[in-house]
Amino acid sequence: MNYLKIIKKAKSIALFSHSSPDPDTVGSVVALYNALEKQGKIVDMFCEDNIPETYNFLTETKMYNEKEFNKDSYDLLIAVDVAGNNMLGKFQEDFDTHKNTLRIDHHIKGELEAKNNVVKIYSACAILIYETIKGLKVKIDTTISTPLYFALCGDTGLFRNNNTDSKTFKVASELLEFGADIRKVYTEFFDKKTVPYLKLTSNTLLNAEINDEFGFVVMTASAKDFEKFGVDSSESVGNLANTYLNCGYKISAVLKEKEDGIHGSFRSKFEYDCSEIARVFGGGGHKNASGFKIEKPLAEAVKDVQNAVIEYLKNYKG
Ligand SMILES: [Mn+2]
Repeated sequence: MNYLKIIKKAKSIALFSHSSPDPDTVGSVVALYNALEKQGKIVDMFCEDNIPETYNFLTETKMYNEKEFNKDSYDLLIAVDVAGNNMLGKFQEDFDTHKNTLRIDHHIKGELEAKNNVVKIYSACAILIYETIKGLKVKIDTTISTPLYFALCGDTGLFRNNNTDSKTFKVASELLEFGADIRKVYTEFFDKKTVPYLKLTSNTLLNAEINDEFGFVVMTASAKDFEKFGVDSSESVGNLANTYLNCGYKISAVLKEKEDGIHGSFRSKFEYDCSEIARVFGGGGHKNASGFKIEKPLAEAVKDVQNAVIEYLKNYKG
């Protein structure tokens, strides 16, 4: 059966975002939630992790996990932007055993198997959700176009990542025609900073260890730094690595000290594949943006990362 028919037939639907939620999974779910509500369906949203407060400009995000999840009260479960089998967390088992499940996703290598799967290689899952909502013949207003625009911005790095294609701009343009509040998306999310965060990140940039011989940079944000500047350790600092790439360095890393270990983020210039270095530490990701975890004291982790980057650059053949 066509997946749109499956959605049309269902009266009560649970929507799922992936764990460690990002703008694409949240914006896509919120847009679909608003579209299905307009069609008179009973809809609830769930996520293994709480949606960070920074997403509160989308007021619907407060409605995630409002109800105790009971799989028998839904005709249909939909996983949105969920590629991995472990990304539904505590809901995984119920999802796997429910009679009517649907995965709407844009990751080709995804391993999650729903009863029905709709996977298209788009820059963001938001594009597939946009097509789904149009297919359901829902009138698109700002409560749908704004979260979709937000999702599109997230997965394309504000229309700058390698995945940004003409279709991305075409959909963005259409979302604008449907009233997407793009100013809100920028000012209340992507550009928004707090003074403590600004001070923490300035400190991290200032104390960067720069290696001019090989052309890379390693930065740290210690647990003490987070405490000193009054920033919650759940705040992400990985994108700071881009700053030194803009100064001409090849590879840049930020190491963040958390209770369970050192969380690292790499960014690299186009020709360098930082996911290869992340894999040395059991991590991975994309060619120019990757992550890893090291369970060692911060100073030792810095040395290990510096050595791994030097090793990579020494062997780099271009
Ligand atoms: Mn996505």
